[in-house]
Amino acid sequence: MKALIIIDIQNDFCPGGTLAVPDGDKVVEVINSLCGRFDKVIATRDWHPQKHVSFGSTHQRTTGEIIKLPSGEEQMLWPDHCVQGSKGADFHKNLAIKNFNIILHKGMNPDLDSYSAFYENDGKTSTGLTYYLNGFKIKEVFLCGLATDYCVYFTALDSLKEGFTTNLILDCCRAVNLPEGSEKKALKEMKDSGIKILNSSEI
Ligand code: VGL
Ligand code: ZN
Repeated sequence: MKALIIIDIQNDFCPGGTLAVPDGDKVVEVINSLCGRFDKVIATRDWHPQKHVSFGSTHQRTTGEIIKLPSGEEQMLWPDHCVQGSKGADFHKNLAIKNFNIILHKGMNPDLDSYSAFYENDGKTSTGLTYYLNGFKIKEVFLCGLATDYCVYFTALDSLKEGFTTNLILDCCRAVNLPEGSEKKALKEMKDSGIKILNSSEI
């Protein structure tokens, strides 16, 4: 059984949004056309409370700065984005949500970020996604969405760690590239760890 996992196709990550990923909206139509080929389709939403720990404004700091959290983990700071219930947190208007079996919200803990759809950034607080996939005997996952170098990247590595054969649909992803070169680095690390990188035409 195969699942498609669609990461964070939300207004704030699309052109005009507060954390816009260049050409973030260009992946929508292709992703819509792929959904029918999978046994399960999971979509995630970045879903932060106001004053979230990942917002620069929460710490009177600016985007791109890295701070150390009380837990000792490093946190990259972002503009306010994907605030629960806001327009920016909505899915892109053309994304066909009728195809989604479940919508998984992540990043809801005010004090802890969650890039991965499997685990929060402490690396141990589960979102429950592994249980869902195992419950339906999913063995292979295909990942797409935003952003290649953050949420897609961390989801891909955790997917592999959880034992799923993991594919990344490259033409259905876009990167923030902050800092410069982070897309390249993420792609190399994914490839080196055994994630298959392919294009939608190969599915
Ligand atoms: C993301 C930065 C902050 C992502 C989410 O979806 O890749 N990036 N929050
Ligand atoms: Zn976020």
